[in-house]
Parts: sequence; C-alpha cells; structure tokens
Amino acid sequence: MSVYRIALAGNPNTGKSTLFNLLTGLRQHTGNWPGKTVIRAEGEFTHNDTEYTTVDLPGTYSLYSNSVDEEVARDYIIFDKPDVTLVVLDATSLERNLNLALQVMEMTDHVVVCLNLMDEAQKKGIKIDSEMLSKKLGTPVVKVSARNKTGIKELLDIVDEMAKGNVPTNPYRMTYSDDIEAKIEELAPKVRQMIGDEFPIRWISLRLLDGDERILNSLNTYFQKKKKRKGGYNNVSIKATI
Ligand SMILES: Nc1nc2c(ncn2[C@@H]2O[C@H](COP(=O)(O)OP(=O)(O)OP(=O)(O)O)[C@@H](O)[C@H]2O)c(=O)[nH]1
Ligand SMILES: [Mg+2]
Repeated sequence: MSVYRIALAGNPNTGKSTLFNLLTGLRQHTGNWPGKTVIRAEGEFTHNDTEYTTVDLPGTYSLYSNSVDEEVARDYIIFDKPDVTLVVLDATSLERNLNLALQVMEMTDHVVVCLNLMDEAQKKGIKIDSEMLSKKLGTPVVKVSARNKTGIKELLDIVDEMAKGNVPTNPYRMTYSDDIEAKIEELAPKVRQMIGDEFPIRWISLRLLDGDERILNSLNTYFQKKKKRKGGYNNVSIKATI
C-alpha cells in the first residue's frame, strides 16, 4: 500500500500543530531535523483506506533563508517533495497569511489551502468566498476549524485526491517587474542545465537573483547526498555565478 506524505506549512499560530494532533493522535513521533535544533514532528494517519505520513513544519512568515525554521520548511518542500503541501491559514487574517500561500505555490503545484480558525472568523463576522478564492489561487481551498473538528473530512478527501494525482491544479504564479522577469528568463535555462528538472526552476532562479546563497548550500548538500547514495556519478558543484 502506498504511503503518501503531507506537509503542514503556514505562519506561526495558524493551528498547524492542532490539526496535526487531530489527524495523527497518538501515532506521532518527534525528534530534531537532521543537523538542526528545530523540532521535527511526524505522524501517521489513515483516510479512505490510504496511509499518510504527515510532517508539522515550523511556522514561518516566509520561506527564504532568514532563519533555520524557514530553511527547514523550505528544504522539506523543495527536496523531500511531499505529495501534498497543506498550507494552513488563519481565516481571521487572510491577507497576511496569503503571502506564505503564494510563496509555497511558487515552489510546488501540489498545494491545498486550508482556511483554519473558521469558528473564530464566523464569530468576527468575516465571510470568505472559498470558491472564488480557489478559482483565483488555482488550488483547492477548504474551510476548517481544527479546534471544533469541522471540515476535516472534506479537507482529507481533497488531500487524498490530490496525493493520488486526481486534482489538476494551476497555482497562481506571481509576475514580477519586467526587468526581473527578463532576468529569470535568462537565468532559468542555465539553472535547469545545472540541476535538471526535478526542482522548481523559476523559484530557484528567483532565489539566486535575490542573492540567496543558502539555497546553493542546500542544493550542494542535496547533490552530495545523492552522489553518495548512487555511488558518485553526479558531480555537480554549484557556485554562485551571478
Ligand atoms: N478558535 C480556534 N482556535 C484554534 C483553531 N486551531 C488552533 N487554534 C488555537 O490556535 C493556537 C495556535 O495553535 P497551534 O496549533 O499551536 O498553531 P501552530 O500553527 O502549530 O503554531 P506554531 O507551531 O507556532 O507555528 C492554539 O491556542 C490553538 O488552540 C481553530 O480552528 N479555532
Ligand atoms: Mg506548531
């Protein structure tokens, strides 16, 4: 039986761990991320007769390289390639929270947006047209309350469908200013030539243009590990040349 992997990403305090605990119950284990002092919580659950493992990523406001937490979350999405990244948003501060959702959507097509704290939003009289939001974002959007345990079945049904490749998505991609877009166009083929197609080339090009050297470290570590595993054919050493 296949085991699919689900990552929970989102800003701090959006209810990721509450949802994680609800899904995995006692079937969870914690440790540290390799080489980092950041706690890694992983757990299992079953839905529609399918086994899932889920990872509770550290809460972050962005996925650049500003902190170890951001690096851990970012590297998991890029290098471990979960079958679905569930972006958990606080429905009471949607505008601020959508920023992270858009960043994740630049990194992977397999995104489900979970609007959590819907109970709180309702109390505050906040109304959200999730269908419209879903159309605009190009990803499924599901309203839940992890505290009141509402919307969870709908959420897991769509996660299940996406993990099995049955949900075509077309995540909204930010368009940048003309000069940045021109630079991306110039850089992307070179990045693709160096590292192949298994990574989000546009996103990596953007990070490189932003002078993010830590993504280079992460890529080098990834290729070194891969080389060791495969007995050394892939001799890629990536250096900043921009
Ligand atoms: N009202 C309401 N509160 C919630 C809901 N989900 C989580 N909370 C509360 O929100 C707070 C933060 O929840 P956590 O699950 O710790 O949030 P988190 O995203 O894991 O936070 P970090 O680990 O810091 O990133 C807690 O007090 C939860 O009880 C919800 O659906 N409704
Ligand atoms: Mg947490």
